[in-house]
Amino acid sequence: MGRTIEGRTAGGGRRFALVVSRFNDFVTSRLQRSARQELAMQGVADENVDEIVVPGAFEIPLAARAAAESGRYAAVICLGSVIRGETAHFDFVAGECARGIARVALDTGVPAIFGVLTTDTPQQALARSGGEGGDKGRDAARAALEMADLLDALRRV
Ligand code: INI
Repeated sequence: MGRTIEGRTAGGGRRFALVVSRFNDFVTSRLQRSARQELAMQGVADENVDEIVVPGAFEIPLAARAAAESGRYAAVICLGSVIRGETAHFDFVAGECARGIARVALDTGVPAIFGVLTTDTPQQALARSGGEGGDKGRDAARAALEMADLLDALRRV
C-alpha cells in the first residue's frame, strides 16, 4: 500500500490572512473571533495573522486573490455571511463569492478557505457562527491549518 498524506492542524510558524466582509458584521465578527481563537489555540502567533476587511461577500475573492498572490500567507481564510431574506440577489452574491474563492485557490495554489455562511435567516447565521448549529469560523481556521500543512507535505513527497 502507498502512503497516506494528511495535513495536521498544528500551525506554529505559518502566516495566515483573514479576509472578513463587513456586511452582516453581527455575524462576521463572530466568525472572525472564532477563527482567531482557533488559530491561537493551534499555536499561530497573533502577529502572524493579518486581517483584510472588505465591504461584502462579493468583494472577498478579489482581496483573497491579492493576499494569495503576495506570497506572504500559508492560507487565506475567507469569512462572510450572505442572508437570503435580505436580498433578491442572494444567489448572485453567494454564487460568485463561492466560485471566486475556489478560483483563487486553484489559480494561485494557496489554500483559500470558504468560511462564508449562506443562510435563509439571520437566526440560522447566528446559530452557525458559534451557536447550536456549529462554528463556521473555527471550522474555516482548522481547514486552513490542515490545508497549509497538507500542501507543505505534498511538496516534500
Ligand atoms: N453582501 C454580503 O456579504 N451579504 C449579504 O447578505 C449581502 N446582501 O444581502 O446583499 C451582501 N451584499 C453586498 C455585496 O456583497 C457587495 O458588497 C455589493 O453588491 C457591492 O459590490
